[in-house]
Amino acid sequence: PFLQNVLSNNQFLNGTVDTQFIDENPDLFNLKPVQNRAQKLLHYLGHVMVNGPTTPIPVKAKPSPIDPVIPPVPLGEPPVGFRDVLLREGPDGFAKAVRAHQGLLLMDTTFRDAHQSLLATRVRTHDLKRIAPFVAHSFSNLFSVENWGGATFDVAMRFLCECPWKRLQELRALMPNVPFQMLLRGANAVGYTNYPDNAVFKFCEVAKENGMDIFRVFDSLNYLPNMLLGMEAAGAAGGVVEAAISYTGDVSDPMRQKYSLDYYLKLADELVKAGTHILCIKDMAGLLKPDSGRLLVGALRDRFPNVPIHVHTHDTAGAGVAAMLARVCVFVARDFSVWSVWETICPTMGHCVTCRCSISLEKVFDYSEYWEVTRGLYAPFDCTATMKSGNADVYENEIPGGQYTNLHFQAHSMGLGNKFKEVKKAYVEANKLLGDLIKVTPSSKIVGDLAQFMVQNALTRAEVEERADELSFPLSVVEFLQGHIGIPHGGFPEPFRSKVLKSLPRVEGRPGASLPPMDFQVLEKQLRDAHGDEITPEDVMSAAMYPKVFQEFKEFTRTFGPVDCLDTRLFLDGPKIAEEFEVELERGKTLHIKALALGDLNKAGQREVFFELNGQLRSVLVKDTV
Ligand code: 3PY
Ligand code: ZN
Repeated sequence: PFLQNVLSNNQFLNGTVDTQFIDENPDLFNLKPVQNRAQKLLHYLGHVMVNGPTTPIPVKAKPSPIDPVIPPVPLGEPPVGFRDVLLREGPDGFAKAVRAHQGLLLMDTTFRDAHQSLLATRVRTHDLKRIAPFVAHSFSNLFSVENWGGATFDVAMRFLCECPWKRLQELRALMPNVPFQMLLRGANAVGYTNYPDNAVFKFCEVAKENGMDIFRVFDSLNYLPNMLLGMEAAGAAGGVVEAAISYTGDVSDPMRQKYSLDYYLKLADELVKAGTHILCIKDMAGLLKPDSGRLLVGALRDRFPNVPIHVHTHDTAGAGVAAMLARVCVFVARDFSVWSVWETICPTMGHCVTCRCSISLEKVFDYSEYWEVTRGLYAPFDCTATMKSGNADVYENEIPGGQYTNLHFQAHSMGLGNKFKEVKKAYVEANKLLGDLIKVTPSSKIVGDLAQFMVQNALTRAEVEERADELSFPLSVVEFLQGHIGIPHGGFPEPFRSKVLKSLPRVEGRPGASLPPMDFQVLEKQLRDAHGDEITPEDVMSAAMYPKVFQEFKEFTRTFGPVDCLDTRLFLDGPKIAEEFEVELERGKTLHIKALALGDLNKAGQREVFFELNGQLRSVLVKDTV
C-alpha cells in the first residue's frame, strides 16, 4: 500500500465527507511528520549515494544482491514456551523447571553473540525482526534467545543509528513465548567501565520492563563484589539471575595453577550462596576442551544438584562441537548459533539438535538458510573476508571470540594483516605483564591495548617492565592498574603497577562503592533541554550508559530520520539509479521511492540527488565529501 493520507483518500477527494471525518480519521491528517520523515530518509539515501556508507566499513565488500527468504510462519499465536513457566512461577520456579527438565535445553545466540563475534555486531533490528516470528513458532521450546546486551547496545546507536530499546520492544512483541536473555557486564552494565551502582540497578529495571527475562551477569576479572552487584541489580528488577564464571586457562592442566578447578569451584560456591538462579560457565574464548569441560561441568553438577548449569563456548579452534558433545550427558543448557564451521562463535545448533533435544532439524535447516543469505548482506563486516581459517593458537593467547575477529580486522585495516601473528604474540606477553588476567570485555580490551602499544613501539615484555616508569601507557591500562574496574584474582602485578602509577590515586575495593550516584532527574532535564520533550526513560538510560554516543544518535536521527526502517542493502549502500523500493515507516505508512539521478557537482561542492516519492519528484542537496 502507498502512503495513506487525506490527499490520497477517495472519500475526501470525492468531497463526500461530513464534519466528523477529521475525528474519525485522525491518521489521515498526520501529514507533516510523515513528509518530514520521508524527506529525511531521502536525505540519508542521497547522502549514501554520494558519499558512501555512514558506518565505518572494515572490508571492501558489497552487501550481497540476494534477498533472504523468510520461511513460512503459521497463522495465530506461537505455541507456549518456557517463558510461560517464568511468567507463571517467577524466576525460582523457572529455575526449578529448567533443572527438572529431562534432556538438553538450548539458548540461541544468533541474535547477539554470534553476530557480535562474526559480523562486528552489525546485524540490524530489521533483519532480526523478519525472522523473529519464525523463531517464536518453530523453536518455542528454546531455553532462551540471547538477543541483547554485550556490545549490541553501544553498536546499535553508534553504527546502526537505531535505538537498542526499540529493538528489545519490537522483538518482545514478535516473540512473546521464548525467554529473552541478555549479557550484563556486571558493574559495567553494557559499557566498558564501572558505573555508579544506581545506574546498574536502574538499567536492569528498565530492561526488565521492556521485556528482558534472563540476565547473564559476569565480571571481566571474575571480581566477586562486582558480580554480586550485577546479580543484585538483575534480581531486584525481577529478572532471572544467571551468574557467569568467565573461564580461562585449562582446568585439566596441572601446570596452569592460577585458574584451577578449585578456583572455579570456590567462586561457584559464592555465586550459589548469593542465590543465583542459574550458574553459567562462560567460555568466551573457546578454551574448554572436551576433557576440561567434563571435569569442570561434572564437578559443578555434583556440587550443586539443584542449580541449573548453563555452558557457553566458542569455536575458534574448531573443538567447540566436540567439547559440547562430550558433555551431553552432564549439563542442562547450552548455547548455539546457526553459524559455525570453524568460526569464533558457538557451535552450531544443527550439530546439537542431532542429540537429545526437542527441536526440529527441518526447522533448523530453514533457519540456517535465512541467516546464511542474510549474512551476505553484511559482507562488509564479515570476518571471513580476511580470516580464512580457525586457529588453535587461541589455547595460547586466550583471546575471546569477539575480540579475535576485531583484532584481525584492525591489523588488516592498518595494512598489518601479516602482523596479526605478532599482535597475538604480544597479547600473550601483555597478559603476563598484567598478571595473567581473565580476558573478556573490558579486561580483554585492556590487554589488547597494551599488546598494540607493544607492537607499535616494538617493545618486548622485558623492555616494558624495565621502562615502566617512563613509558606513556594507554589510558585503559593505567586506569586498570588504578583499580577502576576492580581487583584481579591474585592482585595487581608488582612492581609493575607501582612503577606505572607512581603517585596516581588508587581505587580501594569495589569501584562502584566510591562513585557518586547518578542523578537521573537532572539527566532527564538536560536531555529534554537538548532534544525536546519526547525523551523516554529508556533514552535516559541510553544517555546514562553512553552520553556522547546517545547525543550523536539523536542528532543523526534529527537529520536523517528513522533509518532503521530501510532494508540493510539500502542502509549500507543506498539505491542504484532507477531502483524502485518501498519503505515501511510504520504499519500502514509505506513510502514508494525511486532513485532517479545524481546531479553534477555544483560550485558549493554539492550534488542534487533526484527521487520520486509516492509519484512526486523530490530532490535533496548533498555535500560531496568524497
Ligand atoms: C561482551 O561483553 O560483549 C561479551 O560478549 C563478552 O564475552
Ligand atoms: Zn561469547
